[in-house]
Amino acid sequence: MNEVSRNPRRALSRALSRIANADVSETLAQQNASTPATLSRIGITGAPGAGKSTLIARLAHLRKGVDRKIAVLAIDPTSPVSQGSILGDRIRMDSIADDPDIFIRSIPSRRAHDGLTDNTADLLNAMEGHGFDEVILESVGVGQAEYTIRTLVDTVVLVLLPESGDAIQAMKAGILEMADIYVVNKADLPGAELLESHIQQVAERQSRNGWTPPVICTTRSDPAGFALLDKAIRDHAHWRATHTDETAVRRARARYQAHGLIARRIDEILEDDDGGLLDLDPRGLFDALHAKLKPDMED
Ligand SMILES: Nc1nc2c(ncn2[C@@H]2O[C@H](COP(=O)(O)OP(=O)(O)OP(=O)(O)O)[C@@H](O)[C@H]2O)c(=O)[nH]1
Ligand SMILES: [Mg+2]
Repeated sequence: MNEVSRNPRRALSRALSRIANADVSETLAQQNASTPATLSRIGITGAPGAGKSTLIARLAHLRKGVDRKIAVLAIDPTSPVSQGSILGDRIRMDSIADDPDIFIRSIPSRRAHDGLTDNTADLLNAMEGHGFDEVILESVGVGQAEYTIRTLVDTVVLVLLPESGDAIQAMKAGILEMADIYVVNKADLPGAELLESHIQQVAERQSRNGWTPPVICTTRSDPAGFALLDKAIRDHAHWRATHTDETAVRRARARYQAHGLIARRIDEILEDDDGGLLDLDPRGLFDALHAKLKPDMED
């Protein structure tokens, strides 16, 4: 018996580690083009400590069902040295950690500067073909991460906190426009109503093609808010089914992945170089990079 049939979860977990740590040539070698993309992808993003993991635990529990299996992939910005976050997420998602219908995996974000990993697209692709119906991606929203999330998932849920200045920061960065659904989380804290009405105005301005991003208040102790969020995600999936050009989505994802691979390959070439390449003029540097772009691959 091979590892996959003996313990499919452990095999998938190992595959995810391999992908997370792969260099460009390994990433290319691991591509599995034959698995069609069928999983729906929900991205939950927001500032550190916004309550994303707590919320995902509740949400995954609601969204699983008879013959409906959920995967959770948490991209964790904690230092790769301490790895403490992996344990942290296990604790916060404790209520679902041993649920046979829910698979959870935390991946440290390591090198990437945007709170994601270099291989987020590949990690998501790797979730295909394992019997899941949906993958929930948790990521800390910093800098470019929202744009990546927007490209890679079907529904973006932005988690905001009352009294944190979150909304103002998010607006400055243009992040608010990325969301399909807003959550005012920890609504038990003061300032939640004010934030809700503020975000409501933003959401109404964003209404397009019949979708106005809903604003939902959640508190970990109140199941009603999570039920509303669950419904909003379903509503968005219905809306998306008739308002999304799937070819354009697929191409945008392919473009994102190609950009990432080439940028990383350039970094690999320059890291291996003794500095000589960077002394060339731009044309010389471009030609040299072009000549070295294809990594050595084992067939
Ligand atoms: N008051 C209050 N606190 C909450 C609520 N939900 C979560 N918390 C607390 O907020 C803290 C952060 O929660 P997490 O779920 O770990 O937040 P996160 O966004 O996943 O955090 P990172 O992954 O570290 O970015 C924990 O101490 C939770 O117990 C809530 O509804 N109300
Ligand atoms: Mg978390």
